Amino acid sequence: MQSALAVTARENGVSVDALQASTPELWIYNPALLTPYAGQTVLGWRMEVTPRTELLPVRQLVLVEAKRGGIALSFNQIDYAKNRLTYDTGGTNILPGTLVCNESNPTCTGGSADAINAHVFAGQTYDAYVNNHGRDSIDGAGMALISTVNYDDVSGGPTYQTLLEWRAMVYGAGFSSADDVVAHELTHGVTQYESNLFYYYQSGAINESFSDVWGEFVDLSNGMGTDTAATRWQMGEDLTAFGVIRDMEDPTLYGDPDKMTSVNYSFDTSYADNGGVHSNSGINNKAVFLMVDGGTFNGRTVTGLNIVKVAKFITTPKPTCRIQAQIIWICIMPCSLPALRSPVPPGSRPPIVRKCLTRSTRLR
Ligand SMILES: [Ca+2]
Ligand SMILES: [Ca+2]
Ligand SMILES: [Zn+2]
Repeated sequence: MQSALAVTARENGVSVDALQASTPELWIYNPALLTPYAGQTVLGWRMEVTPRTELLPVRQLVLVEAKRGGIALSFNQIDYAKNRLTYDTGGTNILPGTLVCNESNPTCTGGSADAINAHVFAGQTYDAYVNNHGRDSIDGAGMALISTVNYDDVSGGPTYQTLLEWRAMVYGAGFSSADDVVAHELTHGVTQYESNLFYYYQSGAINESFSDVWGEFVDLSNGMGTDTAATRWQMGEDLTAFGVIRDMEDPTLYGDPDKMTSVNYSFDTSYADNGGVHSNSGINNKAVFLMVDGGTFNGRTVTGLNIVKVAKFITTPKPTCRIQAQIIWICIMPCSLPALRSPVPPGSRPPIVRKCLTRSTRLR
């Protein structure tokens, strides 16, 4: 088993400590079965080596010879079609800017700090989706991840945007250096292609939450940026222009609700935030935090599952869920259909959502 871990670590450039191997099974293997080459038939122990806790793009099949302990077979079963193109405007507003790096330069050596970070974090986000959901890029079909950094947004100062109509990410100075922000924005792309959740009221809050969830999953797993215990579950701790903007563990720290019945629940009466999309995302954020780390909330104790397990089932809703805002929850959390039929008075808190959350996550 040690040699299986060692070869996987070496071939994928990761630490042995980050990997685990499945229980070995005996296999009889001849190279002619899978390759154009003839060779000796060997009896070997077949193992699948996967990440222990981090979201690494590794699912290595390894066959260790039973007699001599040599490696008879070793390959990563994760398919790659990663295609990143990263540009730098050099502080101008001329798009797309100068191409700084592509897939032949995976670490964007020679680029500015923002270009390096945009390139690397986009790659990590790509890996997280491939690894956990077999999803090949934003559109599920190998779409190029195009980033432009150091963009000078003349109208509103430096900013970051998902410009999907251009199929590109555009970041103001400093914004691409926050790993959670990069993964957050790219996840908006995934949501747009997968379910196209309306960016409006509760549908929009779920859209926002999925971006926070995947933004933070990538952040917590990449060993880059600020990864201290104190910043765990914070959104934007590496955003030098803004600082922290939300907290998933305790959304109330930034005035956001952590449950449907929170006094912080936003009806956004002034319509300043598309119906509270950046606020009410706190409810699902809190639920995901509890699923991952566990904890006691509202008198209920939740046992944490860790990121690796939760990342396997938390993803943006399927296209069939592109219906009304208040029934989106049924797609991500199990709850009963009859409850969905009751009409929701305009301006009121949809009871269905509360019911779904109560049943599925035991939150009140
Ligand atoms: Ca990080
Ligand atoms: Ca963070
Ligand atoms: Zn967002």
